Amino acid sequence: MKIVSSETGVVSIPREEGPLTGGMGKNAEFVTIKIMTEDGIEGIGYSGFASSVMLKALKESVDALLGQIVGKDPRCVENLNNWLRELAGGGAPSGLVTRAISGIDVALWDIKGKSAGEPLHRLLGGYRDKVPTYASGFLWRTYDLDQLAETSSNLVKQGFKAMKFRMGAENSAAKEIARMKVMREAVGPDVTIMLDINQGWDVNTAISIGRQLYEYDLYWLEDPVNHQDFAGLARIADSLDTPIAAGEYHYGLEAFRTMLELRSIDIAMVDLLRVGGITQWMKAAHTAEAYNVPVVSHLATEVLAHGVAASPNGTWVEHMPWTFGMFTEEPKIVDGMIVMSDSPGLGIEFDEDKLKMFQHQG
Ligand code: SMN
Ligand code: MG
Repeated sequence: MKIVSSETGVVSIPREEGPLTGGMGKNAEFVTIKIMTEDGIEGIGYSGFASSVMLKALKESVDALLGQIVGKDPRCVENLNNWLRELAGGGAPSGLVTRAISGIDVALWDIKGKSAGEPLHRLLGGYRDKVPTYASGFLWRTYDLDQLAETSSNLVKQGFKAMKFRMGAENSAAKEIARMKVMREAVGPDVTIMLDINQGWDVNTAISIGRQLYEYDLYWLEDPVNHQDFAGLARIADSLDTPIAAGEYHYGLEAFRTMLELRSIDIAMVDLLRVGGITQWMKAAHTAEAYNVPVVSHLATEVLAHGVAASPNGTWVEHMPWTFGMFTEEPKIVDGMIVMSDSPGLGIEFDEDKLKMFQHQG
């Protein structure tokens, strides 16, 4: 089987706010990827979740790399993923190169699944066909206490049994803790609550506030400090009973080995586009398994649900609706679980009308 052509586009989809992370802009922007084979199989993927100011460069990176794989066998994903990285300059996985290769990797896996007639979650491991999901597209740092209470109870009404909110921007510990109190009171004792700091604290603040959150039964504390502070994270993980989740900021596999060896994390959170696509996501998941550590997804809900479903140590899928506007269907949720489809490959299709409607101007 050979790749004969490819096609990319750029979409800009309105979304809720986001974390306070640089130039992410007001819309969710993605480079859409289609790879066509001589047998008529088409694989789809996307890159993005990058800064708006880098969007044009991201598309050019994806196009340049796609141009190199014409004539290759799309099923040799491991070979193509490695080779593209060498071609793009080699060295450690980082930045736009990795984001571009990861998006291509997803489309190649889609082809591989379609040509095998198997849904990806089964091709990658087939551990389960339903995965617990938590609502993550709301409850931002900019929400005041009333908005936190109202939105979280609405999410429960919609059927979510778990959700993530944010702290890390208040000017006192008391104000931070008030957010947690409001959340727990709004959703009741049975809803699972995750908390993301997006690197907003220092080690001592994390330990001190973390201890004061015990009474609210927090499920995990995510990225309390800078992602490079492996030893600081280990100190927090050692000091708190609440599990520490981290990993989304790291490019490539290596950081997971280091964090797991140092016991910096209790839960490995792996980002699709930073780790290096589905190929590398699965390796991070298996590395975590060897350390008896659960793995959870970061963003890319419709893609990473496959990885979590495939992995014995996969526990939660982040439900982040930013990408849903590109596809004909949203992930199906029943009783707080994403129900995996039996369709071959990713089991999703671009909605061509929506791609036109959301086409990026400029
Ligand atoms: C996050 C990161 C990037 C975009 C949206 C949200 C956040 C999360 O850190 O874990 O959901
Ligand atoms: Mg996060």
